[in-house]
Amino acid sequence: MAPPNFPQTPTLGDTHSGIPSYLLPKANNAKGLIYDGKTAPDFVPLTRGLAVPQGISKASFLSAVHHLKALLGTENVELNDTEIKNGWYMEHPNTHDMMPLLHTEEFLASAVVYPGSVQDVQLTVKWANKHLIPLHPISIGRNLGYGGAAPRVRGSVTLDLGRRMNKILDINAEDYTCLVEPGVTFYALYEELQRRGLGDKMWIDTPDLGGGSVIGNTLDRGVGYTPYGDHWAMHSGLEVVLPGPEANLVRTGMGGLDGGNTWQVFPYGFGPSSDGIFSQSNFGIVTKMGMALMPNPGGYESFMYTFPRESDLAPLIDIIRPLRISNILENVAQLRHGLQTLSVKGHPRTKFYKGSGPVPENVWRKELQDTATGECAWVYYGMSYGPAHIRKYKLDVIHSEFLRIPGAKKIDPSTLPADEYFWSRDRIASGTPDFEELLWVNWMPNGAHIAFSPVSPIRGPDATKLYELAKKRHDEAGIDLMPAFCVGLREMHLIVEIVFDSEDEGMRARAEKCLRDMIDDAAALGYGEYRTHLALMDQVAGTYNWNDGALMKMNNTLKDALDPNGILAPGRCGIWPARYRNRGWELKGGEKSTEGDGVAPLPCVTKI
Ligand code: EUG
Repeated sequence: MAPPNFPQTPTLGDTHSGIPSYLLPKANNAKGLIYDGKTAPDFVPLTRGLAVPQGISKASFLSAVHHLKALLGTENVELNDTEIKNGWYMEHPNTHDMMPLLHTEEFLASAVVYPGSVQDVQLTVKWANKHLIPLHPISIGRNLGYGGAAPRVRGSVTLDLGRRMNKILDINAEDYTCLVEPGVTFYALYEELQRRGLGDKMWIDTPDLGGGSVIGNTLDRGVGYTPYGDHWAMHSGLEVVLPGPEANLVRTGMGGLDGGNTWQVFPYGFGPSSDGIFSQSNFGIVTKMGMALMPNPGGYESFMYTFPRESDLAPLIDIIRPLRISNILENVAQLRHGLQTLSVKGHPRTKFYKGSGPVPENVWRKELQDTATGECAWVYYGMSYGPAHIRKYKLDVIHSEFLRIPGAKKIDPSTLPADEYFWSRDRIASGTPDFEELLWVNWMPNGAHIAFSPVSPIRGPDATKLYELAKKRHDEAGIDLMPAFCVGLREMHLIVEIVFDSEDEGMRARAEKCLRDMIDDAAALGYGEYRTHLALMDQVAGTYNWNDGALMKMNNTLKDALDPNGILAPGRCGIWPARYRNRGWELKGGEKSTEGDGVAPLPCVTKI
């Protein structure tokens, strides 16, 4: 093999956001495949110059940045005024979305700040209030498919919490909890448990890719694949810097007590549970979070079933529901479409099909024949936990239930080679972070992706309706449909990742139209998304409009009370501060600019 034509991926020893050494070969392999198809340059000069935020002159902005350097140290503030660095998953940019749906310079930071402490965060918030400069906090800034590190408001200053605030503050081996800072990734937490010799005693729960921040992913209500897969449900205790001019610091739940040892074990404390307003919002900057760790269940066993027809979806989902609710199916499993099983092998789609439009069914079916799953429409990846005799009971029930679908097959794991994707799911469902999932970005050159992520009950008719609307809109857009159902306890997340060529403006526009149509179609049927891309947040927030938009009215009231000057992540999750509200900043599709008609010149909290 020729030596790679790119520098080696940084490890956790080099940087807080690096790869664990055990995944270095995989990361370099993935990087090689991505660079093989890459035509986009690594660096692109800015065409619009420094993105000065609205409402402040360039000279005043530069003078404010000078002031911030004096407060935090020159080396901890960087101006973003020359070029865009594209990077890739492991060496990702912190100034924009490396998988842009719109032009990269729309959602672009003007500068990046690296606070080293809670006090630095407070100083930066006070500074932003004084100069009326929008701040966009990130933990690590990966958030792939949902906007990456990008701010919604062009010219915002990125508050990169992760680079210098990345300590694991506590791992409690009696209570099975931890307390982390924003820059701690799933990779880093896993590695630290191993380093302390606790890896056999306790597990983390990791998403498909482990490079995300534990705090960032949890605040965005991300999902993993052990029985602890609902990350938000597993957190206990936040420390938050509030965005008002005083930059007050609060601790939620039992953290409200001065001292004590209950912060990480009881999330509620006394009085209103305030944690929820800091999740998927722009109401505060989270600087610490507690999280539950899972005891090693004393054994585990992955299993994989295939189902032959697309129409098996509805009866299968109805079989899954009672098994999942009663915990016979114990983890957040994935039910993936055959085409995604093919794409995760990491080859470009042109290897299988050179035509335009979606890859025809007969083509992907034929390609699957020679793979581990064989020809099929759906693959279920699950795991059973506990000692063998306990697993046997559950696995027997699952087997007889799944085989009620004609043609259903259990694939014997002992027949699968070590590099088969099944083993990646096996590692993830047993708390070992992996890297394999990234491979399907190679489906397209300069592969980027963006997710459509509606939630529904675990019911056949719901699965069918969502699948069919996605299929119709993908066919219209000429885009391959690769759905995966992630099944929680009483609901499921349908995740449809559109893979697009980030250099192809036409395809970006088709992807955006497809997503906007699916969001509207789903809302018309009563379904909403659990999370969305920055460019789509106004639209998705607009679908949660019961009783004349009462929920957003309450969000606006909270926003104005906590952030009277509107400095924190304006527009995030569709929540706009008073300075920006009703000035055309909302994006519903087809706008010429993402910047609206400016901001109110002075702090102006309007009555709702
Ligand atoms: C995935 C899962 C998600 C998500 C984005 C991607 C997995 C892709 C359950 O949440 O939001 C295979």
